[in-house]
Amino acid sequence: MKKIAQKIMTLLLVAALAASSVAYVPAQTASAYTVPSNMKWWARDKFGMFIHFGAYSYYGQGEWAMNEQKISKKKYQTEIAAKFNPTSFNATEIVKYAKQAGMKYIVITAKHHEGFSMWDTKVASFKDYTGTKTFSLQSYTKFGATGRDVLMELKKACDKAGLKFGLYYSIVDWNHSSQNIGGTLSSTMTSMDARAKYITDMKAQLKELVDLYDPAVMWFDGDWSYSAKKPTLENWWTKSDGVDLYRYMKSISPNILVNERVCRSFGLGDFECPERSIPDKSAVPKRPWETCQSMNDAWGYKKSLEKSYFSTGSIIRDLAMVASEGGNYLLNIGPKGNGQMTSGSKKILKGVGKWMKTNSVSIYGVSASPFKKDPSWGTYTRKNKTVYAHVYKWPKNGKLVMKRYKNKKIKKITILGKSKKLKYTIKKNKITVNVPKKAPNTKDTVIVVKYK
Ligand code: FHN
Repeated sequence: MKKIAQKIMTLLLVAALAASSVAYVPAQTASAYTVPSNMKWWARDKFGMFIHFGAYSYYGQGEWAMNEQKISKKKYQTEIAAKFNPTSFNATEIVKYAKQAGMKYIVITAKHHEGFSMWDTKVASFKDYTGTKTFSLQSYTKFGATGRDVLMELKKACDKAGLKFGLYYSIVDWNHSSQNIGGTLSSTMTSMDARAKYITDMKAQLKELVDLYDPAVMWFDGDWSYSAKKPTLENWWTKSDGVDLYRYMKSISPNILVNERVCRSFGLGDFECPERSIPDKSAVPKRPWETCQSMNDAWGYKKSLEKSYFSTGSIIRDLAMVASEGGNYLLNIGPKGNGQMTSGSKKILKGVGKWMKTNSVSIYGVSASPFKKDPSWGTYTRKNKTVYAHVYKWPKNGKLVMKRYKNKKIKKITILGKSKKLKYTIKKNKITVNVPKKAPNTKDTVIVVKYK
């Protein structure tokens, strides 16, 4: 994946540069942005779960295996997808872990680049390589005999637990008859007529997904076969296709939130989605945005990475850093082929949940840090007249120096979760707080400064 992904990223950069003089002109407002009314829940909730789950989960070598290993459509379909049998998929358990971790919405892959539909699609062209069997969980695997619908199970579990339900959909489709896998952009169109028909059928699938599951979010991806001019077989996706796709989604579900990857880098969609990165404070998007990140270097389940998860502390600090810049955080799990959550992901979700139990008020519904630069020890979030100092590096001398918010008078300073008032001194726009010798939470201790 690395080579193709690098080429894709380069081309996206070129597209972004080409687009920089085009559509999206950053709002001429301050760094904060106004949140559209239909995004209020999203901007408030801040923290969601991403789930990469598909036939690739059975193979256990990541969601790009078909492309990386140049597996033919026939081999991938008959030897991998056909054997995918997620009988242990437990939506209630996944939602329980998500909710306990403090997550407020879930986005699961309905169809990833492999083109395997995770629902009982009736759109005729999404067939297997023989053109006879529908390439879906229901029709192409023995799991279909269970009569189960994993997307509906997750949707219902989310509804019951009060979490929003969203879907991921890949525009690129390595198994669809319109495309041949390969090329620098991972798939090439077989003809311009096939391209047109594929777009029509993609819209029909999206209509199915909206009608069946009423997702609050449609998270597009695989929009990188970009052409700045007319589409070609290699560069078969254009900005106007992206505009059209966004408008189509809004026409079939007016309140659905759609990410920018209908055709990225043009300011399209309702929110930007930096991947595995947190924008520098000097370059924060001037519209709603969400960083997506996984718990290790894999999105879809990779057996080889089951011992190499990121630390819970680094994930908590990323969550706080994203919130300090006014963004959302979409943290991924990659369930195993049988549908089970990995023990590594459960451990991290429990650890994040333990921190959120005390500190979630410093994340949900906060505004970005009121200060342009982060201190050396961490970052800030703010809610009205309360500033939360997220301290990653605890001062050795028991003195935490922080900035004063708008030279306001201070009501009290405490450690979040504790009532004891901390002593402090003020000198101009600096506050020096006397803190305990040891950090109450080595991952991120939150100091609360309540202003009058
Ligand atoms: O190619 C995909 C990848 O498999 C994964 O889905 C990530 C998650 O956002 N998006 C693309 C890589 O940028």
